[in-house]
Amino acid sequence: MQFELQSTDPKSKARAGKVTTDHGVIETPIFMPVGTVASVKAVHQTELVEDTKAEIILGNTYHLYLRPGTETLTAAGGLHKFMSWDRPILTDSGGFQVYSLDGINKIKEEGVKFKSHIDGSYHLFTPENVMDIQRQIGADIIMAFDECTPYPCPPEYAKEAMDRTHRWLQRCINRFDETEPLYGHSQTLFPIVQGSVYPELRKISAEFIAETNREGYAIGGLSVGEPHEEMYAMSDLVCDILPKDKPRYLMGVGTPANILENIALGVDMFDCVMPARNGRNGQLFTSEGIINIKNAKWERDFSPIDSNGTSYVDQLYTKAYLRHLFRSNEYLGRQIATLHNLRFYLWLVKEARERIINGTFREWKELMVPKLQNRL
Ligand code: PRF
Repeated sequence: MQFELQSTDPKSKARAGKVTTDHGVIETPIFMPVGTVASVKAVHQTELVEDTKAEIILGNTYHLYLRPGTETLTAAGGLHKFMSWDRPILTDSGGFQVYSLDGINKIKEEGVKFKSHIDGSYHLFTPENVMDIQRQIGADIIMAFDECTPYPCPPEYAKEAMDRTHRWLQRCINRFDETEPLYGHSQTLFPIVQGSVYPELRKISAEFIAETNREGYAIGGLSVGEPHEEMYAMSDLVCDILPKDKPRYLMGVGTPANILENIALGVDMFDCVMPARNGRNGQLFTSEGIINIKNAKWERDFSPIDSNGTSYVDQLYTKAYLRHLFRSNEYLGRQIATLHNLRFYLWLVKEARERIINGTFREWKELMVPKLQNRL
């Protein structure tokens, strides 16, 4: 993997860059749609490429390991082949899912014992087997096995979890460096900064992670319930420490406004279930604000779903029709809303990128952030 920093915004810390993988190029800042179980819910590959314009998607080690399992994935020739997606993929390590899905889990130095949400069976994730599993899945970018602390989190525990994450990182690196990719394309390992909302811990963690000299870095442990101002303060502090010539990925963030604010602080990559999940519940993000399509006010509104929108569904269908589909619990409603929201997120980061390059990002961001939070 290679990263080229193409442009930096003179009035903020925003950056435009280019990540090159064996499965193609990603222009940053980028948003990665989440395809937890080898499917971006309700969107098939052609739509993902041609309509949402996704450049990279995310998969989850935890889910893929439990089902279909690594034997099926290796027999298929890896996740790209299995799901017929030939663009880049990033897999998360399970270092979040084992805590957030409420299977009983036991954290030890060795690793984390967790209970499957599918059949209740017990499994152990260690830094070593999580590297092996991600080799078998075959994503272009794989994540270190970390411990994401909840919010709030006492400082003593945040330190303990951060130190453990650092020890686990060393084990991840050792295993990663002594193994080879299985499918003929290269893989790269991103370490993850932790440290909860404590500036001293975040500083230690960012410095530790920067020292490992990998090809890119992630910021974890944020957007777990802390006030947005705390998230921004941590992400600012960490971005100032991480090297300028490597991409920074903020895990699991966030709302459209969160994304623009973090781009302004120097984040390059994002993922979040929000556009797809909220879309399936009838919440649409637009450049003028947020729409709940189930509201009675749209009953006879025959205007396009999003008249400024860049997805074909935005112009093709009306608000009244989409509301009807949701009220009738039609699959098509969830599909249209998901396509709209994913396209909106991908438009947002592409627009940010163009404005970073032409020097108008900060003014645009300041205009957009309040609008993005309007309830229409
Ligand atoms: N660690 C990992 N994955 C994650 C997170 C984390 O801290 C987060 C936190 N927002 C989302 N996904 N491994």
